[in-house]
Amino acid sequence: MSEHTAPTPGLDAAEIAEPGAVTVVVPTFNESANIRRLLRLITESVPARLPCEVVFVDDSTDDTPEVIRAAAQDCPFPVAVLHRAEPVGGLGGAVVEGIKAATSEWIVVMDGDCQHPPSLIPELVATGERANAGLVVASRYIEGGSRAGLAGGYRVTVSRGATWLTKALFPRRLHGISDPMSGFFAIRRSAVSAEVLKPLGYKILLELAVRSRPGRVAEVPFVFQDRFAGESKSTAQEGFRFLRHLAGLRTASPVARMVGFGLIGASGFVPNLVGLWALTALGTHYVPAEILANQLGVAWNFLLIEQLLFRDRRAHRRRWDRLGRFALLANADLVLRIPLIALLVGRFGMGALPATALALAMTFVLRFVGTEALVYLPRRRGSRARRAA
Ligand SMILES: Nc1nc2c(ncn2[C@@H]2O[C@H](COP(=O)(O)OP(=O)(O)O)[C@@H](O)[C@H]2O)c(=O)[nH]1
Ligand SMILES: [Mg+2]
Repeated sequence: MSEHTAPTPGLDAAEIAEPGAVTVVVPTFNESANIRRLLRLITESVPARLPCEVVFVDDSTDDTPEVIRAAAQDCPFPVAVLHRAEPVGGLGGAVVEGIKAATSEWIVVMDGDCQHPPSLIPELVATGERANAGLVVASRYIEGGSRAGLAGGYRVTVSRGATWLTKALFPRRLHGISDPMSGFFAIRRSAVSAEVLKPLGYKILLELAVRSRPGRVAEVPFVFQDRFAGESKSTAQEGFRFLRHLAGLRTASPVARMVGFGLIGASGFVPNLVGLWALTALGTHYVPAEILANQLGVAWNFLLIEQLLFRDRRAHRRRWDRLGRFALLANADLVLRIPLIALLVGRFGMGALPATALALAMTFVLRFVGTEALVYLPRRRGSRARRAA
């Protein structure tokens, strides 16, 4: 293969001691009309001195795998298709599988619809080598980049909002990354730690940047192109998945989880008060109304913590078991609080207000610890160790 690309301005090949080889990972879902063009562009972009292989991780229901195999015949580099019968983890899961299958020093992840220009592959790797970076992000939001290909004001607004929210939630971890939503990036294989490879993350760059510490980060501007053919698989459902992903990443530490638990608990006052209002308006005596309305708050809290805080810790207990335990803890909290306040006032001579505040804080911590330990405690370590042995 000859050298097709002119060297990038300001980028001296001699500066790169020994350009690492690159595995290009492309997740595909029904992209048959884009494959030939994509492989042709990669062939034109990657110079001979940069050893390259392409791994498609495919969840298609159309003939994409056959199209890839046929088109691969004309490629000067190895092309592999990992077709997954069961698309575990969707797009994020596909990228993780590709990363695991990659053997080169550098891994470039890019979409299969030609929205990410393959001409940038050598520059991403060269920038990483030069900057001694573990991660190089192709960014739409630095000078020289643009999001021209984001179809419509709605998509632009959603993308901008998601970027802002993500940066606000992870100011330190995403320092130096202007485009954490980018699906186009290069990562050094040694910078990917195995524990990070959870097939849950939908936005895999975010997952990598937050969970693993890829070391130094560099960015290269890119113009987000129009999709060449076919249609986007982005849906509102993916949007919700993204929000759950954010919540999961943000509450990975116990302290952050406790804060989330408190915020969710506070939000439970709304259904509680609405229920109380409705029941008393219907003529229910206020005592049973209080008790019933409180259950509404409990149900609300349960739904939210299941979705946002303990999503990946639900598997070892049935839903009704979890709900029962959670409701028991929440109601025990109420029953405990009054005698606790009485104790603090009567025995320790505290004022009613500080005693109430302290009792609230104590029962809150107890409820959080109880919920972690009694409802969502992960499987015993022993069983995993036994399996590994
Ligand atoms: N393997 C796999 N690839 C997917 C899946 N969903 C989307 N993709 C691919 O991910 C890339 C980005 O998806 P796309 O629909 O273009 O999203 P958009 O650019 O945000 O509109 C494309 O190459 C898709 O074919 C999936 O469930 N599995
Ligand atoms: Mg796309």
